[in-house]
Amino acid sequence: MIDKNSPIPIYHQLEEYIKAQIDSGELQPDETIPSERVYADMFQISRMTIRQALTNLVNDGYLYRQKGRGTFVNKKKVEQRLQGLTSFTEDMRERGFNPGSKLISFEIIPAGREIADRLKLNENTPVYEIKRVRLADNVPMALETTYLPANLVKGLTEDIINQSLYQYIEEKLNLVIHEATQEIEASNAKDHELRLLEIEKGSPILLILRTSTLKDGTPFEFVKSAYRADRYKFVHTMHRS
Ligand code: 16G
Repeated sequence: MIDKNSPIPIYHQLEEYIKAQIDSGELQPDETIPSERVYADMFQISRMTIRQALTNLVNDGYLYRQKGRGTFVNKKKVEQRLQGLTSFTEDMRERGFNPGSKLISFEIIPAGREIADRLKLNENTPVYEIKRVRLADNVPMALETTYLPANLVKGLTEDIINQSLYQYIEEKLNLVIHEATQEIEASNAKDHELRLLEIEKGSPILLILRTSTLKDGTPFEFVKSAYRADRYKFVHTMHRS
């Protein structure tokens, strides 16, 4: 339940507790959640901690508030399955949205240590750095920073990256995109992310790091993306061999 000696913040533990109750059906969609007082008595924790947890769950889409009526359990989020290796353009089209991009910056830079490691290059090798806000029906969904080895993914222009990078790589460069490794973690949006994603201070985001390789194992992209957590929930299917 709540462990006050744990390094995990108490508000986060309470969030997990409430989420588990929603998952198990103990709390049903549109049901009012117990009052702050109930949680305070049950766990001997401060109201401020409870408020923090509830605000996070509201921001995260698990709960919603109605003025004068209280806080309720939300219906489930839209799920995006992570089955195939797809591009943003393909993902959005499949969901019936019109994909788009707003270019923030586009330049060639020398690879620093992290980028060089991820792309298996020597430090200072020239890489493209592309920052794009990805849009669905003109609404910002994610902020993406993409690094590509400049001597592999050749000839990029603003026109190309305003459309689909994967389409250019496959259809114009005739490279075979093979697989990707992704790391997903929760975070709070930084100031510039808030502004570009048009979300409020304190809003949660999903940070995704993707390294993708070609058929012969050569890494061709390293991407850092900040996805709006109020819109996204990523779902993996795992097979036991
Ligand atoms: C997705 C990929 C990104 C890739 C981009 C290509 C994630 C987390 N990232 O956004 O790695 O570069 O698609 O999209 O899914 P594009 O072909 O539309 O430019």
